[in-house]
Amino acid sequence: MALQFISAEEAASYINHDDVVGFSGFTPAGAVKTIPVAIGEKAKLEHEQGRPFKIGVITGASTGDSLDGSLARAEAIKFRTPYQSNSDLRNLINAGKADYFDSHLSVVGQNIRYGFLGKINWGIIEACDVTEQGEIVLTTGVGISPTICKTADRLLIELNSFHPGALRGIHDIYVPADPPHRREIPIYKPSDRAGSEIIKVDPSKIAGVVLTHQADEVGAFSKTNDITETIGRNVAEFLSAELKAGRIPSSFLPLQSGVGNIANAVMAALGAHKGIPDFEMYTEVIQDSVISLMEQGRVTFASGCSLTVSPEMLKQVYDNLRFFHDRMVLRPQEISNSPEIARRIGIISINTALEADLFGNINSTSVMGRKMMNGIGGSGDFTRNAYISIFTCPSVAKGGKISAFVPMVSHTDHSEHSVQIIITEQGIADLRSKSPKAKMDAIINNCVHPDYRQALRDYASLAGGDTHTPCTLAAAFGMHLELEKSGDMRNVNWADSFRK
Ligand code: 0RQ
Repeated sequence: MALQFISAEEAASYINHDDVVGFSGFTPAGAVKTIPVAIGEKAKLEHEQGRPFKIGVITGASTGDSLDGSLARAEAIKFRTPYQSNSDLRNLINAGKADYFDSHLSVVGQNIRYGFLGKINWGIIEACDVTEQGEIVLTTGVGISPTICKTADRLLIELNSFHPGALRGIHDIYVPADPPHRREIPIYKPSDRAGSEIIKVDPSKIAGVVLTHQADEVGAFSKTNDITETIGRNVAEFLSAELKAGRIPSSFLPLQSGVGNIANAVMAALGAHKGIPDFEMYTEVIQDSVISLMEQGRVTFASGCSLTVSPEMLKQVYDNLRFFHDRMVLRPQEISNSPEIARRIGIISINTALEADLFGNINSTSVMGRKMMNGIGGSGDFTRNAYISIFTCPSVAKGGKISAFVPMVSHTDHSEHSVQIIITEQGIADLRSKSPKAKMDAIINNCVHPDYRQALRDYASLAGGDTHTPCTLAAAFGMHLELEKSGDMRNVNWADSFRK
């Protein structure tokens, strides 16, 4: 069946108010770029003429500005799930103008297939190749595209010539059968393959193909600084000591590392540390630092869901694609983040916290318990199932006015039962096999910024006594309330909250 080549505007004309659209992309990698801009323009015109136009937006994770930014600025989003990180979209969500529900990334695909997200009217997918037989080769992000292609009524393809057709073979497309027919996912080490190089669809489902030539909208990382470098070194020291103590096998274990500047600094520090052997990654986002470590031979294989690298780094990869074909695989997020596989292969997970409490509960998503930052992403998929789960963060934020450590987190993403190690630039708190009181001591002595140690020690002793978990409800949010009152948690004074 001949493919219909159409313009982005024509593609957008097919999308109607109230449609639910599944988009390709996991981070800006592999996200569609021209059709969503055209949908945003259509929405603005509809609004100008007094007609409603909002769509449900389901993606793999965050996307590029052309997708989340364009649709947010046009106020064209009815609901959005899962992870997002675009500032215009974040503002829309926090202003209550777009419904947002957060979700572990590993379950998005299966939730769609189970019918939990309703009917998917359209799938809009970026490809580096598509054939008349309905064979689709994805680009730099796999995300939920295989499930979208399977479940959406119709498909629109953005054929992006920026990405070479020679990417074919880097993907491993495997969609598990759904219960009661599911079997184990046959992946026993990061380099195993279980599926196909392509997505195959009924070609009659493809309503049109839009040609484009655009790079992924991946932003540059800020340079590492003293704080992130120290956190990175602390992580490397910790893992090297675990290896020496025999608590990590001598061949080492696959690493999962989150996104962002801290994650980049951690990877660089692990690569530089003599006590860490060459290692593999079983992660979701393959960032610039991983590519450099692969070139140096420090990372011997990387399994991920997306290749989220700067345009310069992507060029480096494409110039040397044969080398990376042998050392990298991109999988659906259901597989890259699979709890079953994480537990089986024994990953070491490293993710970032916004705030932590004195018992190790972690908030990664919600500022002051009410403003959405990005979402939980894959951090829960990995943390809960890791061989060793690590959280990193600077000990303070906003020039010291906010302590990352508070008596009780204002929102919980990862509970103390899943969090084993917390690392800041101050040091390392090992929470394994510790009671709540012992966890409190480990965190205050090793991770908390010196400006806040006394205040948190005072809280601990006032709230302690004959109890299992030192906590006084009237004071548990005292530092948050102080931030609202004076703009600086350092001014906290427990006297009022503890007055009998
Ligand atoms: O804001 O730059 O305006 O000052 O939060 O903080 O320290 O730069 O760290 O960029 O790594 O982001 C948790 C959001 C951290 C991220 C989070 C402010 C701080 C700064 C960012 P400014 P940093 P990062 C796999 C893993 C969840 C998903 C995940 C994230 C900004 O890592 O989204 O782990 N994680 N995925 O100043 C108010 C506090 C604060 C605070 C920091 N307590 N209160 N603001 N900030 N602490 C990847 C995927 O799933 C795709």
